[in-house]
Amino acid sequence: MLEQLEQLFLNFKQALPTLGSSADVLNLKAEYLGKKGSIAQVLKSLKDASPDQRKVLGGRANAVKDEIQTLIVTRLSDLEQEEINRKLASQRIDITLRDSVMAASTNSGGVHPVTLIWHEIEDLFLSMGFEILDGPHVEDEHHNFEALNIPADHPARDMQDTFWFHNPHDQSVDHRHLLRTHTSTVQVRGMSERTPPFRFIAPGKVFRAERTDASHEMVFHQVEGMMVGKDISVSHLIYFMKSILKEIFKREVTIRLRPGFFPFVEPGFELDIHCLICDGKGCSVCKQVGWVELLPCGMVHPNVLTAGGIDPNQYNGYAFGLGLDRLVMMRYGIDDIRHLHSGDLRFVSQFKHY
Ligand code: FA5
Repeated sequence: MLEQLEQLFLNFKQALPTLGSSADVLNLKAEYLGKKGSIAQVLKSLKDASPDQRKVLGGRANAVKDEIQTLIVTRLSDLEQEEINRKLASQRIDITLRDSVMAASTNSGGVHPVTLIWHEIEDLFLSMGFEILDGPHVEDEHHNFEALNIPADHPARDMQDTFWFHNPHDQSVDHRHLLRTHTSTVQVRGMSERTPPFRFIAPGKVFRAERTDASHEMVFHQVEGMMVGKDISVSHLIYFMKSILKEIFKREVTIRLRPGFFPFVEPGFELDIHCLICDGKGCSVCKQVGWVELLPCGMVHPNVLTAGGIDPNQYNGYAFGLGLDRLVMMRYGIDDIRHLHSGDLRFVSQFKHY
């Protein structure tokens, strides 16, 4: 009987290392230590043994039971450790690979070209001592028109097709609130909060109910600029406009200045850029004329200075309204403004990544 017990123990010790999972180990445990297990059978047969044999056999059987219990606990803990090691090996993260493998598998996106040039322009004007202002998209009639010398019946209101808000009570057009049609709204807001001399720009979105084509969008961007002080002249204006374009394009670009009518400036100018898409030969962006309207500007009208709380007898100034999307088109050779808002990632990802 003792031999049978030792053989059982030997069988157990040989079987245990061959088992690869905790479940198998627990099954083996039940086979040996369970109520109807092999060791229990041995202990049951003790009743037929003599008292001396029972003493020796009983002692040895209990010792084997304890040893099996210990071996099982050790094996289960080894299996658990092996599992952890396996996971660590297969899910290993090498943090030193961040700039190569990890970066290659991560889509970091691109910066929209309008944002790129917007930031460049802000840096440029900041370096020339300008402040950067913001203004609301939902505007009132006063800031969009009246304060800019465009009264209700003025034909200039038709120059910019306006998105008006409806009266929520009867859905009639509420001729007081609108989506701003130009960034010139910030002129009066900026003037009334400052005393001359000052200079600022106000970049942002503007909205017009227009038919779209290669150079017209309904939502586009302008950069308003204003400089007010004493004895400011048209030559200051032209100098600043030329310097800006030279900085943006990193070279001289061909421009032309012609008279332009805007009720809020006098005299007013249209500054056109030689079309860089077709090199002046004529295309859908420049409407076959070889020039693109880019940067209207002029000397601030005395009525506008007055609306901004500034005495036109003491101070004067200039203002401009740069068409940012068209500038971006010229800089990158984009032949249709509608690409800019297409939401097509293939388009945006061609530009700089952060
Ligand atoms: C204005 O909006 C004036 N507020 C600009 C101004 C400011 C003049 C200060 C004088 C002094 P205009 O409507 O021309 O002007 O628009 C200015 C520029 O915005 C245009 O030269 C053009 O570059 C751009 N632009 C106008 N309409 C669109 C459009 N639908 N889509 C894209 N760009 C446009």
